[in-house]
This record gives sequence, C-alpha cells and structure tokens, in this order.
Amino acid sequence: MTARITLVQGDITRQRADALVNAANSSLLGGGGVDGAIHRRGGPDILAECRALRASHYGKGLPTGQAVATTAGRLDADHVIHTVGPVWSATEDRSALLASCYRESLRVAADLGARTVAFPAISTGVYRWPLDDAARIAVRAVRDALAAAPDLLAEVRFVLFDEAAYAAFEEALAAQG
Ligand code: AR6
Repeated sequence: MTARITLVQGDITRQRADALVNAANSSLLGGGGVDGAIHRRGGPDILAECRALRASHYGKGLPTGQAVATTAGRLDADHVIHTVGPVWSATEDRSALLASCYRESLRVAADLGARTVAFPAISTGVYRWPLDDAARIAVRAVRDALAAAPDLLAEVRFVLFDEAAYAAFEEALAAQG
C-alpha cells in the first residue's frame, strides 16, 4: 500500500515519528528556525553526532540537496535526518536541489527502516523560498518518491509552522490529486 501523505500545523519538535527531518545548513552545527528548535529540544547528543560527521565523512560540510541521519536525542523519534535546502534565488532555478532534499531524506529514512517521516517546509524560512512554490515542489518530490517505492514507508507528514504554510501545502496536495 502506498504511504499516506498527511499535513499537520505545529512545531516539528513536538511530533512523534520514526524520523524527523531538520532543515539544516551545510555546517551541520546548528542555526535558527527548525534547526535551532531541534537542537534545543533534542539536546547535545545530536550536535555531538553532527560534529563527528564533520570530522569524518563531511569534512567540507553536507552539500545542498543531500541528507544524513543522526540520533534524535531527547526528541520523540528514532532519528533526525539533516538535509540542506537551497537558498532561494530569483535568477537561478534551484528547484531540483529542493526536490532532492525530500528525495534524499526519504532514501535515508528507508535505509534506516523508518516507516513514518515528518518534514518541515524546507527552505521557506531563513532561505526565503516562496511558500506556494516550495509546497508544490515538496509534494511532487514526495509523491514521486513514494510512487517509485510504494511499500517502503507508511506515512510522510508535513509539519507546517503557521496557517499560511499549512494552506500552501493543502493547496499543493489538492492540485496534485
Ligand atoms: N517546526 C516546524 N516548522 C518550523 C519550526 C518548527 N519548530 N520553526 C520554523 N519552522 P527554517 P530554511 C518553519 O528557517 O528556510 C537555519 O538557521 C518556518 O516557518 O527553519 O531551510 C539553518 O541552520 C519555515 O516555514 O529553514 C539554516 O541556516 C520552515 O520551517 C537555515 O535556517 C523552514 O524555515 C535553513 O533555512
């Protein structure tokens, strides 16, 4: 059975899921927005693993569009999957990188055996991606990934911080059937 796509308005750090996705930056060492909230609420074990990743596989940081997992620390999840969204650009189409964040995060989740995955609206905060466009890209990328591997996951949940973000994702879901 194909996984369900669900929408929730709220704080992603309050969600229960096998994997929570973090809208990180390539340093993996924390920041504001979702990233700040995840490290604050998840505790120091997450940052310790991020530092270890920087000291091993990701000496130059995690490239935009890729994803990597750590412990979820004190969060109600088994894993945090860190992904780096593109900064929005008016002159360059970076949509493929944004889609890649969703696809790669789901790939990492499936490799870990996670069945439920919660995403924030990647790149729509500090990285300034317009919500409607980001929502369309996110829904399409998740739909495509689920269609390619229908049995891998049970639920993909978008956790939208405010009403405007929720409405944008609701609209994108409706428009894409
Ligand atoms: N739960 C769910 N959504 C949230 C939360 C939360 N606790 N907090 C904010 N949002 P952002 P980005 C929404 O800025 O644009 C960081 O400094 C927010 O309203 O977290 O990918 C990183 O370290 C927005 O809709 O991520 C990077 O440097 C969405 O989540 C940079 O920001 C994403 O906003 C990444 O920027």
